[in-house]
Amino acid sequence: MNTAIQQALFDGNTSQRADIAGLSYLANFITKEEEAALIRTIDAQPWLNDLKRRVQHYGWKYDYKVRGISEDLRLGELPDWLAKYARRLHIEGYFSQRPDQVIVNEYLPGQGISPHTDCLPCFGDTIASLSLGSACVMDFTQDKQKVPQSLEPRSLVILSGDARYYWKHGIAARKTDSMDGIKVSRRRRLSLTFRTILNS
Ligand SMILES: O=C(O)CCC(=O)C(=O)O
Repeated sequence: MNTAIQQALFDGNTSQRADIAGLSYLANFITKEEEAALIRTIDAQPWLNDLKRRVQHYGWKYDYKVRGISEDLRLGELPDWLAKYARRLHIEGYFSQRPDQVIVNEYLPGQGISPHTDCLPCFGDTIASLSLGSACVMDFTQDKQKVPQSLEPRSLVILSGDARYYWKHGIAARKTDSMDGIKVSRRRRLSLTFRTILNS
């Protein structure tokens, strides 16, 4: 099966869902047109190269070395193209406060993110990640348990409660994923992770 067909199969159709308290998954949270516009806008912004993958930070810069945020890392209001989604997440009740920080991650095939829990003293009780461009599998781990959750392009995954605080989430650095038993090649994936800064 070619990559386009494989990816199309998972554009909103996968049943590989992690059954974890506090984890929600919304397929097709945005339209294909919104996805294309977001990718164009992101690609017109400067990238930071301090990690293995490229990132962009908005609202507040997260310091990966100290694993924290401080007042001097305030960058300003979210730009309009992100504020629109931050407002939507709040208005639709996914966040009790409007998110004020976003990190854009770029994953080329073969790149991932190590299992982690988002900084507890920095960020509020809800974290949401919008996927653009490619499907991938996010693994949720706790002790010896590993539970896969497929993330399709245009989907939103929301972590709160146990999923936010008691499970780690990560994406293995590999070029293909197994989804519902089918091998799916990764393409370039962008994710936009929305958070609220505590004590801001
Ligand atoms: O790429 C994603 O969907 C998740 C990103 C993430 O976990 C993070 O930035 O901490």
